[in-house]
Amino acid sequence: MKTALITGITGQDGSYLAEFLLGKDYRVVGMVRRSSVDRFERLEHMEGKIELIQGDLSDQTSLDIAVRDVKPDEIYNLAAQSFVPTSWNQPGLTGEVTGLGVTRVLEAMRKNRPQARFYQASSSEMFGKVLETPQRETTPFYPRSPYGIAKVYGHWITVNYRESYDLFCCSGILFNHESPRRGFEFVSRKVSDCVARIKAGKMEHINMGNLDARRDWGFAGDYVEAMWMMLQQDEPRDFVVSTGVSHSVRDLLDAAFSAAGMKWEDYVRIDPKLIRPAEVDTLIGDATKAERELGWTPKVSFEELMEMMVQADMKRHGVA
Ligand code: NDP
Ligand code: GDR
Repeated sequence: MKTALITGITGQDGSYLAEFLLGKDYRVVGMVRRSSVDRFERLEHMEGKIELIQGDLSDQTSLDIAVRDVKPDEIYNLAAQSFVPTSWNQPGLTGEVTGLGVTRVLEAMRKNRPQARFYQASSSEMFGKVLETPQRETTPFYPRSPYGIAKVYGHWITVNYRESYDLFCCSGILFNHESPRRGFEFVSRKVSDCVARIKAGKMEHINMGNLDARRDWGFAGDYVEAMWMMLQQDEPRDFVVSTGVSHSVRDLLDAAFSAAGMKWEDYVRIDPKLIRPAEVDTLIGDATKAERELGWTPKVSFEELMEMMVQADMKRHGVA
């Protein structure tokens, strides 16, 4: 039985990855931050099946202890301050956790478990003000937020530990991926939840930022499979994971409101406070390498994804 250690297990991807690895008969251990309240909603259905250990990406000792005690075969570093707007208000913390935190996990592995395989959650936000379209593994980075910059650091330190110490380290450059478990501040979930609230008569309008931004949106359940596939290869390499289809935020509003039989134009207001200091205007990924070398392809389309998210939130609000 293989053992996987997942940092960020309480997040969207952590919960899907834990489920996926349990299905492959792994012993799954998740690292969680100490908190005065439990925040394990996304893990409740796996209670008794996964183990939890305390640790924080800003604390080296906690990571050393976790890796030493758990003895993982695979380490998935998903923990991060992951919300882009917060990274302008908390740039220092974002650098500490999303950037330097990666070095700390790599150091814990190098010192305590060098034979383990390591996955780093890199991001399409590293491409930022894009220098090539579509974006692939060789596209240069031009990040546009403290978050994107921290991710570039995390990406290169992962490459560097592979090259310096011959460790099995991979970076997955994942484009936006969503699900009914997505955090409420991200645009897809904000919209699906607000559509359901409007349908339930609990709110009247939704305030939005830049509707022209374009993203390559996929389903989180599909994307965690690619993470695992990367660690099953003979050689460690980096991969772009995306659908190859791009939509605007306006398209997303259209898909979500239509799924509930409504027109978005009747409910949406623009709030200038939600416009970012520097925007990533348009992203579209080329996952040819992942398809060719991992055999990975996405299964859920953008339309199916938004339908799934709206249905789940309508059920939650009692209007499905
Ligand atoms: P979430 O924001 O849902 O989850 C982030 C996780 O990180 C949570 O478990 C959170 O714990 C944990 N965390 C935050 N700070 C710390 C810390 N200091 N120490 C330990 N744990 C911490 O993110 P996602 O699941 O969506 O994303 C997973 C990873 O993939 C992130 O690194 C993200 O940046 C990256 N990524 C995500 C993409 C996406 O579209 N979802 C695309 C590309 C990359 P807590 O519950 O305690 O807050
Ligand atoms: P992103 O995701 O910044 O791409 O990062 P988010 O869903 O927050 O924004 C996508 C785009 O929508 C525009 N937008 C709004 N965004 C939010 N959150 N709220 C709004 O009201 C709104 N209106 C318009 C944004 O300006 C943006 O262009 C996500 C995160 O998961 C990162 O951690 C990850 O690395 C990247 O995806 C890939």
